[in-house]
Amino acid sequence: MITITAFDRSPDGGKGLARDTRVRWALEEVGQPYEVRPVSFHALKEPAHLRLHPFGQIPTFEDGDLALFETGAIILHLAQRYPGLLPADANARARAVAWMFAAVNTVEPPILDIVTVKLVEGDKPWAKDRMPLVRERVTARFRQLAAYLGDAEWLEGEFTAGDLMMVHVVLRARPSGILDEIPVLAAYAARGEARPAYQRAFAAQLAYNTRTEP
Ligand code: GTB
Repeated sequence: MITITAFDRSPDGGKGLARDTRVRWALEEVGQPYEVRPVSFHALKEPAHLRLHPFGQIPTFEDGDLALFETGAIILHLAQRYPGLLPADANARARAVAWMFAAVNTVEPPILDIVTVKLVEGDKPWAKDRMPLVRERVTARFRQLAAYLGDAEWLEGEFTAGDLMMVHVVLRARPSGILDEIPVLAAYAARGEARPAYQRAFAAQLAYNTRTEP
């Protein structure tokens, strides 16, 4: 049985923004059952978890002898092992993987800066000046992505692991209001959220994060 780790209770209260949701989504897309092991904030930095995740984070993935960290690596592993998340054509597969990297390496970092400025640096005297600059960088990336997507349903024709990763990344910007300022991307994210596999993953993380006995 596949086991992933998640916060014992996500600080977002079940909005699906923590990164275990994208792994749950991938597992639902490829039809693999899984178990979730909760990890407290304290336990994240304890030796037992650090052996699984050198940076003391969630999610991790265990399946038999294999232990993985980093959502990109976990989802790529699932996409290569099970059908459903990568096209058959070799070039199309390579393009889908490029979009996975683009999501975590090019689009996600400025979105994370918004969270950092707001939650970690909010009390610094320069935070008020920095926020508009950071928001501008997210908006610029989103406009580029929307221009590429145009009227297309998905980034490379059919839905791939690249879309899965990209949709979950752009959803993280929804609380900032920036996602809804770019209707093409808001509609793209909504298409991802409408997929039955996403719905199952979202419902599972919501039930988990709102359970009465953590
Ligand atoms: N690059 C890694 C990956 O993709 O797997 C990043 C993993 C990561 O940042 N994990 C976060 C974590 O464990 C949880 S998802 N943080 C604890 C730590 O670093 O000590 C980030 C996250 C947290 C909370 C919300 N939220 O409440 O809305 C959303 C996303």
